[in-house]
Amino acid sequence: MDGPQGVIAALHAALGADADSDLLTDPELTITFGTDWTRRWSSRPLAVVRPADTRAVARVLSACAEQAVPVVPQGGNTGLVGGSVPHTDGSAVVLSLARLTTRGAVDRLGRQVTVGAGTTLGDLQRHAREAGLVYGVDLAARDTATVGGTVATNAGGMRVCRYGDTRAQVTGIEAVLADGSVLSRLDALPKDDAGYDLTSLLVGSEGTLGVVTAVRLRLHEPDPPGVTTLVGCRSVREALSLLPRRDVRLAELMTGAGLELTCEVASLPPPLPSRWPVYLLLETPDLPDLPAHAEAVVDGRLIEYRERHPAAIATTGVVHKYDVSLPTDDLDDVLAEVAEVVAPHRLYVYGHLAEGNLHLNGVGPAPADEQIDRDVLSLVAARGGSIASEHGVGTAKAALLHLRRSQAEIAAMRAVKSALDPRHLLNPGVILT
Ligand code: FAD
Ligand code: 2HG
Ligand code: ZN
Repeated sequence: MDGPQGVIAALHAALGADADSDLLTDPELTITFGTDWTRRWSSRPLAVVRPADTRAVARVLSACAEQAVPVVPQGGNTGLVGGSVPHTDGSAVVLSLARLTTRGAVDRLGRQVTVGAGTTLGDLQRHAREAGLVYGVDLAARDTATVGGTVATNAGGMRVCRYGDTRAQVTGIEAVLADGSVLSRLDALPKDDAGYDLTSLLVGSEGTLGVVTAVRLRLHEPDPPGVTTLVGCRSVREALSLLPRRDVRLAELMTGAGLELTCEVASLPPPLPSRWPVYLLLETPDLPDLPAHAEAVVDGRLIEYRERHPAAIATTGVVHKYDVSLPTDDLDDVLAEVAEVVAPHRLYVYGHLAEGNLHLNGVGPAPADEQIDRDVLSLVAARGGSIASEHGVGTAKAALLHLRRSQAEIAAMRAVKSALDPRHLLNPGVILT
C-alpha cells in the first residue's frame, strides 16, 4: 500500500493495540494539532500520533523512516515561529510528545530530576517546589509548554538573568533519532568528556535532529523573598540606566502602548498614577536604588502585567513576531527605525531587558506578508542584533538565517543535519530551508 493509506497502515502496525487511542486521522481532531498558537501557520496533518513511552516513539519514527514520511515533533504547540506544525497540507505526521509525562524522584542532594518530555513546565516547577527546590526556567505559557519543547527551542523566559537559559539547566537527555535509534544520556556525571556533547547539540535543535523523550535537569535552592518594583521611565535608555548591576532576578521591559492594551484586555487597573512611554519591571533582593523623581510601585503581583502581554496582543489579530536581541547602547534608535519599517501597522515592544532580548510585535500586516519580516530582521541584523533570540528559527526565519549565520556555519549545520537525518524527515523546513 502506497501514499497516505500506506503511512497510516504502517503507524497502525507500529502502535499495535494502542493505535485506537494513540493514532488520530479524523481531520476534525487533527486540525488543532496543525494550527499553531499565533494562528499564522496552519496545515492539515496527514495523521497525529500520541505515543506514551520512548519505545513507542522509536517504533513510530522507524515506521515513518520506512515510509519516507516527514515528522513534526510537537509538545504544547505554544512555539511562536511556525516550527510545531506541518507547513503543507497532508504532508507530515505530527508526533505529539505530550503524553510522556513521567516525573522521577527529585535528587535533593544533587539538585537534579529526570522528567518525560511531555511534562509541562508548570508541573515540573510544582514537582521541584514539593522537594523544596526551584526549576530555573519560567514563562507565561508554563501550563501548556512542555519540557521537551523548551529544550528543543532552548527557551529563555523571565529568569534568564538569574538562572540562565534552558541549555544551562540540562544535564542529560534521552532522544530518538530519525531512524528510530535511541540515544540515552540520562546518567549525567559531574564530569564526562567521552566524545561529542550530543546533549548540547540537541538542545535548541527544534526537532530537526532528534525527538527528545526525557530530560535530566538541574534544580536550584529557592531565593529568599525579594521585592518586585515597577518603574515609569522616559526611554529605554533610562530603563537601562536603572538596571541594578548585580543580584537582579528579573528585569522586564514594557512600553506604554502594550501596557495600556494589556490593562484593557485583562481588566487590570493602571499600575502607576501617570502614563509612561516605557516601564521597567524589576525583581531584586531588596528595594532597588531609584532616583528621587522616579514614579514606582512595589507589589509581587505586578508580573501579571508583563505576562499577559502576548495573549492581550493576540486579541488584536494575527501578529508578526520578531524575537530579537540588540546591543543595548542604541535600543531607542533601533526601535524607532523598526516602528518606521512596520508603519502604518502598530508595533508593540516588550522583553527581557537584561539580555537586550526584545519582542517586537507587528500588528496589521497580512499573515502571509513576508517582506515586512525581511525588512525588520535585515535592519536588526545590520545593527548587529540576533534575529532569533529565544524562540528559535522555525519555518518563520529559515530563509533569513544567513542574516545572522555565515555560509560556513550554515554549511556545517547542513552537514550535521544530513548525518543524523539523511533523508531530512525530521521537521523539514525548520532552521534550514
Ligand atoms: P512546541 O510549540 O510544541 O514546539 C516548539 C518546537 O520544538 C517545534 O520546532 C517542535 O518541533 C519542537 N519540539 C517540541 N517538542 C519536542 C520534543 N519533545 N523533541 C524534539 N522537538 C520538539 N519562549 C521563550 O523562550 N521565553 C518566553 O518567555 C516565552 N513565553 C511565551 C509566552 C506565551 C504566552 C507563549 C504562547 C509562548 C512563549 N514562548 C516563550 C514560546 C516558547 O517557544 C514555548 O512556550 C516553548 O518553549 C515551546 O514549548 P512547547 O512544548 O509548546 O513546544
Ligand atoms: C515573552 O517573553 C515570550 O513573553 C513571548 O517570549 C514573546 O509574545 C511574544 O512575542
Ligand atoms: Zn520572551
